Amino acid sequence: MFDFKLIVDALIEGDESKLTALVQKALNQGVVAKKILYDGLIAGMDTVGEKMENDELFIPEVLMAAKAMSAGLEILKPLMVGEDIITRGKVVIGTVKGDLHDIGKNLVAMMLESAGLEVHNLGADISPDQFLAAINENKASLLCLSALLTTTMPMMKETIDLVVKNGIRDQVKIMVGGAPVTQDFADSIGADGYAPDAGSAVKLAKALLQLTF
Ligand code: B1M
Repeated sequence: MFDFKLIVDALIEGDESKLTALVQKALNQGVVAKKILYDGLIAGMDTVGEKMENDELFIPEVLMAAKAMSAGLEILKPLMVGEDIITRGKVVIGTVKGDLHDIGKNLVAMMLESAGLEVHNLGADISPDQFLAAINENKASLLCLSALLTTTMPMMKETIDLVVKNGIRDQVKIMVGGAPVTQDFADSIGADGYAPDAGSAVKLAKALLQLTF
């Protein structure tokens, strides 16, 4: 039985090499990637968040934890993304302007990819103009906006407003998510949907794109 607390602790310590070695060790012991993700990496990052809130961890330490988590995700990604992906829809995803949080958004991108969607991950701190250009360039049918700060949530509305202004709103479904985002907020800014986590984001994306398989 693998002890996930070891991964949680390595993440809190921001020890990238220890964390990646533990992820590999868990895999070698036959633990499935999804369990390592949820019981190890996400559980660890939840604790980091609590410690940040209580002033027990500060930005440099949180950055190291985030870097370690990304390295862990890189190991798990090929195991979670199906090898023979059938393209079932084109997605543009990014974190809105002013917001540098990208771990959750990357997780959503990874899960959408593993569900067979063609994902164009623009990164973090993406302006409404950049989102608009990417939708047009890739002929995307789904736009995914992520925000982790209450102060950057209004940027979601600005992005949707720009899509409307450019007359392409009926060509692209829009979903939003991120810790401070709610269904009420999504409704109030004219998004087509809101998902609280990466798993439900996949379900919602499929529903919005009317994918039946
Ligand atoms: Co920041 N940070 N941070 N941070 N950070 C939070 C978000 C915060 C809640 C911490 C706290 O105070 N408890 C707080 C926000 C408060 C608020 O506005 N409500 C906060 C703050 C205040 C800040 C700064 C302002 C701190 C400062 O400078 N004083 C600053 C802002 C910088 C900026 O963005 N301009 C800042 C900076 C940072 C770091 C750079 C150090 C780092 C980010 C590194 C990186 O992402 N590359 C960081 C981190 C790591 C966090 C916490 C600890 C962890 C976030 C995370 O990665 N979670 C976070 C505390 C917390 O969330 N508990 C915190 C793990 C991830 C898997 O979950 O991102 O929620 P999450 O994603 C989930 C769902 O939300 C959902 O699915 C994901 C997977 O299930 N989801 C979607 C996300 N996007 C979705 C899109 C969808 C659907 C679902 O559809 C499109």
